[in-house]
Amino acid sequence: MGLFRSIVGKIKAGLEKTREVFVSSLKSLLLGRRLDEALIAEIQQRLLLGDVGVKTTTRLVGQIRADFREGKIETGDQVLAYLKAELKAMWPEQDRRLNIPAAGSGATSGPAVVLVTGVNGAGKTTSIAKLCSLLRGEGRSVMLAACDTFRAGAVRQLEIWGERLGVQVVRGQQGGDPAAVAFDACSAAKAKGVDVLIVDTAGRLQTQDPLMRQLTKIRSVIARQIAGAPHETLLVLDATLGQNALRQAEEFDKAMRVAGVEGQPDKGGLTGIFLAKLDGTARGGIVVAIKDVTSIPVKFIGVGETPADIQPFDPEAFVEALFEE
Ligand SMILES: Nc1nc2c(ncn2[C@@H]2O[C@H](COP(=O)(O)OP(=O)(O)OP(=O)(O)O)[C@@H](O)[C@H]2O)c(=O)[nH]1
Ligand SMILES: [Mg+2]
Repeated sequence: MGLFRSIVGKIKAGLEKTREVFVSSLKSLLLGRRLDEALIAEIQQRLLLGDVGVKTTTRLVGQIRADFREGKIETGDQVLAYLKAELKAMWPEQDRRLNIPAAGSGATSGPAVVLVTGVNGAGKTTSIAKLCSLLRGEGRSVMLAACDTFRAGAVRQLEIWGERLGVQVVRGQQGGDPAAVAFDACSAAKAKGVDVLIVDTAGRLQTQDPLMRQLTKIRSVIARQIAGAPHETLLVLDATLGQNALRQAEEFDKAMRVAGVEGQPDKGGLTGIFLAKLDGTARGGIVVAIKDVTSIPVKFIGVGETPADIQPFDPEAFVEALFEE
């Protein structure tokens, strides 16, 4: 329980803006009030403004209205308790950990590979530093691959993180083929026997076909080098984009699937979402909306700019952190 409280505490700090704007306004709307139809309409508005998404909002409000008409709920306080319980129940028991062998398990299948994708400036490189720090804290050895050969300064940015975190960064030529860097990185990771190789990629829009194909080429190279790799393909989403982030999740997943893995067109979609910059937005409800429209699990949330500002996504802790005083 101590650990749970400390996790809730950290998420709370990261969700400050969402708590201040979205949850506080819901609370002040509801606490001490008797429920009526006008109040229910207000609740609907607030949920939509909080980026909870149309589907979930419609379901929640529909249930509140039905319960109100049947006399099952009468007060705003009951609505709050209902919302909290319903939100917590939205995520099924699911393994949200990275699909990589447990630290010290002595797995000999080679390094686990985490391929990190997303649009420009989403927070990919910073999130990689966070993941690296988290995995090292669990006793795993990590190597980074600088496959963003496109943006000037991108390799250096990753190298600086590598130096700070004390991990090797495999790099290639600026402007060179990122798939070649991925190839070299896989070789180096195997030779060194590291546990996890994290691959940074250049930002790209899901609509830029050649760049999406480049991504699938990187993935194919990795798959040929290491059996079962990439073990994870993460999409980093910028939470401050609200509903636009949703569209990216859907379209990135689709683009990756369509491009597919050789002979397996449906394989190769995203395995998880790293939701970055939650600290910078009042739109924390986006986590609910993501659940609404995609089956891709949010595995991590980013709540600041330092390597320590990462939390595995835990629905229970997340909802507690949102609503707790
Ligand atoms: N507040 C906050 N800022 C973040 C978070 N994650 C990333 N950032 C900031 O977002 C900016 C962009 O981060 P990068 O990691 O460079 O993003 P990127 O996706 O690698 O960008 P490109 O390589 O240019 O596509 C930086 O200023 C980061 O410090 C977060 O969780 N919270
Ligand atoms: Mg980057």
